[in-house]
Amino acid sequence: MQTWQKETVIYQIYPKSFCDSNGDGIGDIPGILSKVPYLKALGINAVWLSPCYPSPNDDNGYDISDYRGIAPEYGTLDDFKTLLDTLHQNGIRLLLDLVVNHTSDEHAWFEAARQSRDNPYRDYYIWRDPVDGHEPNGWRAAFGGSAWEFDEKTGQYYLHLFSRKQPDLNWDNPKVRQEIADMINYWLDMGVDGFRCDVINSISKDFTADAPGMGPHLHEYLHELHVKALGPHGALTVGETWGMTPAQTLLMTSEARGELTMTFQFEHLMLGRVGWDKFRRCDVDRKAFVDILAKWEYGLKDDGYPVLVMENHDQPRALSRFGDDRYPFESATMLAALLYGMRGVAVVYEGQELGLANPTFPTLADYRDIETINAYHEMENDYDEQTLLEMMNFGSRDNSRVPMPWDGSAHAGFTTGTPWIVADFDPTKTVAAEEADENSVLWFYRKLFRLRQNDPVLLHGDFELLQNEDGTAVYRREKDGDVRLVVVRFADTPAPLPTIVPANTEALLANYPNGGDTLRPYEARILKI
Ligand code: TEU
Ligand code: CA
Repeated sequence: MQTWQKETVIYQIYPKSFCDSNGDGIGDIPGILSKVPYLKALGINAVWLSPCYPSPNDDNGYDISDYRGIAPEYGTLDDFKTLLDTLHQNGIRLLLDLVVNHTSDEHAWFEAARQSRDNPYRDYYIWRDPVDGHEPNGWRAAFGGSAWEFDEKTGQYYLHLFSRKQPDLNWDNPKVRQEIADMINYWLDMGVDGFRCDVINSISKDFTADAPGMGPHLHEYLHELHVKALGPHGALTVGETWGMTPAQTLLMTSEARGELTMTFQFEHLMLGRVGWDKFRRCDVDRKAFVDILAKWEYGLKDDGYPVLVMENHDQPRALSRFGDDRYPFESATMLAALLYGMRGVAVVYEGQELGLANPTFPTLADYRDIETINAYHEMENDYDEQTLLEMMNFGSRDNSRVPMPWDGSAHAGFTTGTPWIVADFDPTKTVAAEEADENSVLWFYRKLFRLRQNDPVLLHGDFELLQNEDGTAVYRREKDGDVRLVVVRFADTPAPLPTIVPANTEALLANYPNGGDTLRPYEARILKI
């Protein structure tokens, strides 16, 4: 792994919701371009752009109809190239979203494939005959219903792990793999620096399994992409992989294997909800939150590399899940210090740096997300409307997809028109308000990223968890004898500073003024010994 890759702080932009330049209510590339100075001031050095390719938007761009274009609502390919150049001039790399488990059903390949059983593109997708007049197996789609959709015209089912408008590509077909490698080279040749790889551990299927999982050819196919496209360009790749262990992660990211650079781990994001059910809330086990992060630090100590993440466009806001409404500043900054004080690539999602909480969606009609709307209807008969709305407000992906709040004007300065998704916002938590207040969450993030980027110990030092009990966690970073301690109070009560923290420390960053022997609610200190 190259050094720059280890020192990356990635800012995720959801283009539809970031900044609208022309008043049509949809964020766009010229809008992003106008915010490059904001990104630079934040201290990030890479942007990951969620899909900005042409798409019918059944799943907000994760259903791609043309892998080599830019969605007209986002701008032109020239706008994209201008953004790429401008980011590069500002020392910011650009990662695209690589969504290659599936395409849109409106992609030319699928439109051809569904014409006839002997169409040359038929084998680009996964088709099966009915079994006793039914679906070929019991696999369920992530957005509800069967993962198989019957195609009347040709009398077969096609597989879709997500919506029926997202048919899965057949990676067992070498032509598909070549098309994807060529497409990756097209973007890398243009100057793109790498990719976030959507549900990448699903590309190979195991048809003998009860549920779709990792298939037998995953590693072979990733290695092939590495050899044909990613490796020669030195691209940075971050795989989106749910439910993996550190050992499985190493099989995809070990330097020697030549597959991906690293993968997200989301194990801590399973806390505070009931298992895989994202709409059912339960208490957050705060000790486990820290233990899980530490487990991954240790698991990827010698090979692979940790990715530090707590929000994205599929997750409710971290403050609402793991923080405390009564201490919004303290708990948001504590979570940031706890996570980004660790060893790994930092990933931050738009608005996280403002300490945003989930907005309120008063009715079902306020939601746009296919997963939320489908889940609501699937549970409609089991709960009353109030309960359903509370569940959606808690777990919906739309919680993080509302417009980025730039200032206190109408629609938070996101658009001069009517936004595609409307949400209430807190006028004290906008970019303008927080820029004006040095004690804001935004300024804490700025200082934290700057500190990290200039401190070899925080960037590259070894990690050791020293204490994690009774709501206080302490971990140590060490490089060539230089030591930093990160001390956090993950509780709404004060507690004595642990005795393992020496007296002669210097606070490099803290979320309360004046240290002292008592940790206050959600206090965080990054200390130099
Ligand atoms: O998400 C895949 C994924 O596993 C989930 O996090 C997803 O949000 C869903 O809730 C599963 O129940 C990726 C993208 O991040 C997501 O936005 C897409 O909808 C999905 O793939 C399909 O491309
Ligand atoms: Ca627009």
